[in-house]
Amino acid sequence: MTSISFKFYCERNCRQTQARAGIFETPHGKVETPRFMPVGTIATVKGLTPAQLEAAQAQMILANTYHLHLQPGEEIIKQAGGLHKFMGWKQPILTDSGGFQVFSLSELRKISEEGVTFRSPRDGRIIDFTPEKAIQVQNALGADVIMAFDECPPYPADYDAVLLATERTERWLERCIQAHDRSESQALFGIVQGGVYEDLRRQAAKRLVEFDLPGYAIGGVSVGEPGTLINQIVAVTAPLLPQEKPRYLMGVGTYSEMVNAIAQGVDLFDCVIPTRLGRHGSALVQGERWNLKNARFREDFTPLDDCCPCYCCKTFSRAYLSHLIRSREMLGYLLISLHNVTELIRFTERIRTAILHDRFLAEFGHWLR
Ligand code: PRF
Ligand code: ZN
Repeated sequence: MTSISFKFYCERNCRQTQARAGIFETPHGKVETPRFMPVGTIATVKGLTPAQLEAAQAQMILANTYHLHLQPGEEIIKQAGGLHKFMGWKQPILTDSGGFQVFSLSELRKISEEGVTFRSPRDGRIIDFTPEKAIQVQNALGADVIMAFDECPPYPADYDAVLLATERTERWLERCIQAHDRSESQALFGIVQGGVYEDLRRQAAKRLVEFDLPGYAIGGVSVGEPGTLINQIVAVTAPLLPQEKPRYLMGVGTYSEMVNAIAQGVDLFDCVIPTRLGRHGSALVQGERWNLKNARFREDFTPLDDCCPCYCCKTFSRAYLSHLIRSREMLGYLLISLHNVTELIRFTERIRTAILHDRFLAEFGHWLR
């Protein structure tokens, strides 16, 4: 299953925790882990050019099968020469399967063993999504990593509902593997579901691992449950996934949850937080969220974060950013998005450096819950 195009190895294992500094090699280059991946839902990390993403040290970015299938459609992207060429990003890309987005974004959805039927929010068209379809679309898009089609139950959900979704996700994985015909150039990751139920998580992890996939994701977390519960689920699930494969925690990108997951051996993260906050004029600084509209920034001529190497922090003052946001100028939102993305990638890079120097617990232990 694992092809020569993909390799994952650990450069250093933490002595006190499960944290590791690794390298994931893909056909479009390497990803140094642990690492935060910015989200480019519709083939754009909102407001940022590929050159800016590169400067922010982004290595792998995300895109979404569900959104790209609806617009512009995978045929156009295939004609363009694939997602990398279409969007001008030369480094690794991961596409999410659409499972999660179908459930959270579309109306009139009907789930059956076959797949999901829903009404397109774009034009009202009825669309069928199945494991086979999700893989076909992802094969056409051509990302380096593609995700299995899964069912992510909401929170809270009772045990029987989660059991059904979790076992269905396992059966869908078999169909995804059957449908995948580009395993040389695209690594298919399986997704562990199981909600907040530890026995379901254990069972799902155990069964997924038997498929010997090139990587594994923990799904179904950060869907509204409290942070401590997220940490607990990750602590139960991550150690059951193979040491020698990359582990990806889907949709998580807060400082504390990332540090806790890294301590359990998770390598990859994604989250819309940095760009979403940016579009609302909120910056991630010193572990806090600052709204630049706040009066205290009006006459503050210092940089947003004087430790940050990003173009925004190197060039502009809080007072200027506050002025832009108060005036609803687009440059303000773009600059803050650039800073926020840089900040989260840099946070995971600092963790990586700490692991490499045996300083993970010393420097980041205070985040652990
Ligand atoms: N499944 C998929 N994508 C996801 C999730 C999931 O469970 C989550 C859960 N936080 C985010 N993105 N396919
Ligand atoms: Zn910055």
